[in-house]
Amino acid sequence: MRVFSGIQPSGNLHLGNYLGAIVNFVKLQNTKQCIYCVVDLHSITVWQDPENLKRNIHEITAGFIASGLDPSKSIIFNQSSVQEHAELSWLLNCVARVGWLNRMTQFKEKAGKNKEKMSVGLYTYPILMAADILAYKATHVPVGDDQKQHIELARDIAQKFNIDFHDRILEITNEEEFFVLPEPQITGPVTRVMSLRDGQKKMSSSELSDMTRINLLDNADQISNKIKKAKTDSAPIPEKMSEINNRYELMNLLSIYAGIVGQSHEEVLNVFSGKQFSYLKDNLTELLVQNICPIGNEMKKIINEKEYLEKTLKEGAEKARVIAIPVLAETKKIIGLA
Ligand code: AQP
Repeated sequence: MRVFSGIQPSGNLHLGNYLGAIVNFVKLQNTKQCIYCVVDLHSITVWQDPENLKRNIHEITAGFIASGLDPSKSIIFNQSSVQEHAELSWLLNCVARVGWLNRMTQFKEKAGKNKEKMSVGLYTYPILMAADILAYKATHVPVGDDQKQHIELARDIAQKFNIDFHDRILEITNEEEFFVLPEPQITGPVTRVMSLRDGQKKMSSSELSDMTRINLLDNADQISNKIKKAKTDSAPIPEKMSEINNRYELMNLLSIYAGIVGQSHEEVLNVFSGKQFSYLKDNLTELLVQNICPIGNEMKKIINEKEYLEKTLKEGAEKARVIAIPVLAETKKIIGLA
C-alpha cells in the first residue's frame, strides 16, 4: 500500500486543506508509505507571481511539517523537481480522452464563462494529477471531497492503459496489469469545508475575499474577526440534525467544530441547540485559536528556515525519483518508446 497526495502552493493554506486533507496525511504516515507533494506545476495553471512562488512552496512545506508530517517518515518534495511527473503526464495525455476531460466539473466551475481564456494547463490539470499518482503506483489518495472526480479520472486512465497495452504489459512485466487503480480516501474529519460567507461554496485559497476562509497563518484576532462576521441566519439553533435542512452556514460551523473536536454532528448540536449563534461562534473561535494558531506559529518559524526547507525538499525529491524513474522507464518501454 502506498499513499500519494498533494497540495498546490497557491498561497493561503486554509482550514479546508487542513481538515479535508492534511489531518489524514498525518494519520496515514504511521502505518503506510506516504508521498506528499507540493504540486507547484499544478499551481501555475493559473497566474502565480514568480516573486512569491518559492515562498508559497516553502509555506506548504512548512505547513506539512508544522501539522505533524515527519520528513523521516513521509517523502515530502515539490513536483517540478521530479521531472518524471511532467513526462508521464504527456504519455497519459495520449491515453485520456477529450470527452473524459470535458466532464470535469472543477474546470467548468473555475473557467465559468471564460473557458476560451483559460490556460490549456487548467483544462489538462487532471491528467497531470493522474501522472502524479500513477508515477508511484499509489494505492490510496487522501483528498477532500472536491477531488473525487479527478481520482476517478486517474482510475479510468490507468485502466485504459492496462487494456490498450495488455499484451505488451504481459510480455514485458509478466503481469496482467501495469498501473494500479488508486482508491480515493475521502475520510478527513470534514470532507468539504465551506466558505464562511456562503455555505454552498467550498472554502478556497483562490477566493478573493480573505474573510471567506481561515488560513493556517491567521492570528487569534483574525480568526475571531472572521468567525464573528461569518454568515449565519436568524433562526434558533435546532435540537435535531434533521431540522437543519438547508441552513448551510450553520451546518458548516457545526461541521468545523465537530471536525476539530473529533465528535459527531449530533454531539456538537447537543451542546449548542437552543443557544444564540454568538455562543457557538465564541466557542468555535476559542477552539480554532487553540488548535490552529499553534500550527500557524510553528509554520512561521519553519518558513524562515530556508536551508532546512530546501534540504528537506531536495532529499524528498531524491527518494521520490527512486520510485518514479523505473515506473516511467517501464511505461515508455510498454508504449514502444524505449
Ligand atoms: N474546502 C475544502 N474542504 C475540504 N478539503 C479541501 N481541499 C481543498 N479545499 C477544501 C483539499 O485540500 C487538498 C489540496 O487541494 P488544492 O491543492 O486544490 O488546494 P487549494 O488550491 O487550496 O484548493 P482550493 O482552496 O480549492 O483552491 P482553488 O479553488 O484555487 O483550487 C485537496 O485534497 C483538496 O481536496
